Amino acid sequence: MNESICNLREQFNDALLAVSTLADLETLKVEYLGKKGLITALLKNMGKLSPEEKKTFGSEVNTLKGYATDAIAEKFEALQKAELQRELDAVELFDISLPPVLDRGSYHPVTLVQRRCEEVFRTMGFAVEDYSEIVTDYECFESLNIPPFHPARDMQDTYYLDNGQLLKTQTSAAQNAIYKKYRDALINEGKTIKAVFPGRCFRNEATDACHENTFFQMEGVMVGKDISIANLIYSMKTMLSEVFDNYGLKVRLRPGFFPFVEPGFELDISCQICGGEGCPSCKHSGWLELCPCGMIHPNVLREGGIDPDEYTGFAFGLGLTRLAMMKYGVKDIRDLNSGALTAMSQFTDDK
Ligand code: FA5
Repeated sequence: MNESICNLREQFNDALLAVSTLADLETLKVEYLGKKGLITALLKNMGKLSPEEKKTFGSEVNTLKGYATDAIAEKFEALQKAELQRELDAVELFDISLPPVLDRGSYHPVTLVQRRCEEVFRTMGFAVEDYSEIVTDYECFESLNIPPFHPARDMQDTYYLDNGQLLKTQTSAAQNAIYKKYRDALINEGKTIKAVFPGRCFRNEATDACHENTFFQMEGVMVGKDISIANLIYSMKTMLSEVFDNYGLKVRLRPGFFPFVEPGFELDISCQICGGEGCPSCKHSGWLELCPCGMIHPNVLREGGIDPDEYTGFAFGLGLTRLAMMKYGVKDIRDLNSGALTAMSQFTDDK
C-alpha cells in the first residue's frame, strides 16, 4: 500500500478512537471525507503519477474512503446508542401501577357567564342566535348608520382580510341580519323581535387591565310596538341581578354616543374588584363600562326592512369578558386569554 495512504489510515484510526461525541464525529467526517477533506486531497496529487500508478493509487484511495465511511457509520451508531442510554438513565423512574390523574378540564369563566346570560334572557323570551366572526363592512358599520369616513369608525379599528372583509369589532354587526330574519314574523304575525347574540370581537388596540384585542360581547335587541326605555332598563336590571345574585352591585346609566342608537346610554357597574374605591381594573374610577345600550336609530331599523314610524326597539352590547372579570374577581382581563388552565379551572365546579 502507498505510504502516504497507509499513514493517513493510521492517523484516521487514532483520531476516530479519540472521538467521544456525535458532534466531534461530524467534525472528523468533514475533516477526512469532506470536499476539502484529507482523503479527498490525496486524489489531487494523482496528476504526477504514471497511468499504471494512477490506477493502483486511485483504487487504494477508494478503499481507504470506503473504510473510513464504514468506520464512521459504525461509530455513529455506537455513540447514538450511548447517548440514548444516558438520556434513559437520567429519566426519573415512576411507578406505572399508580392510578392516573385524570384532569378533565373545565369551562372558561367567559363561557360560564355567557351561558348564565343566555339562560336569563331565554326566560324573558329571547332567542339565542349565533353569528360569523368574519363580516363585511356593511354588516359591521354601514348598516349601523356608520357610513365610510364617519369619525365613529376611529373608535373601532380592526383586522382586515385581503378580500375586504374584517374581523367583527362588535356583535352589533349581526343586527341587520337579525332584523331581516325576524321582520316577517314582526310585520305579519305581530311577534316582537327578541334576540341575543353572543360572539367574539376583535379590535386593533393597545391592551391593559380592562382592554383586550380579542374579547366577547353579547348583543341583544328587542323590536316591536311601543318598546321603550322602560323595557330596556327592566331587561338590563333583570340580567344583572340574576348574574350577580343581587350582591352589592351598583349600576349607573349615563348618556353615551353610538351612531346606531338614539338616545344612547353607557351602563356602568360598580367595580367588584375594589368595591368602587378605584383600582387598575376600573382605571381608578370605581366604575366599569359594561353594557352600552339605547333605542335603535330609525336609520338602522329602516336598513333592516322595518318601518321606524311603526316600530321601535332597544339594543345593548354587553361586555361578556368584563362581566366575567367582575363576576369572578379577575383583576386583569388579559389573564382570561392566558390559557392558564389551573387558574381558569378554579371558577367552576362543573368539570
Ligand atoms: C360597542 O361595541 C357597541 N356595539 C355596543 C352597543 C350595542 C351600543 C348596542 C348600543 C347599542 P363599546 O365599544 O363600548 O360599544 O363596547 C361595548 C362593551 O364591550 C364595553 O362596555 C366593554 O364592556 C366591552 N369592550 C369593548 N372594548 C373592549 C376591549 N377592548 N376589551 C374588553 N372588553 C371590551
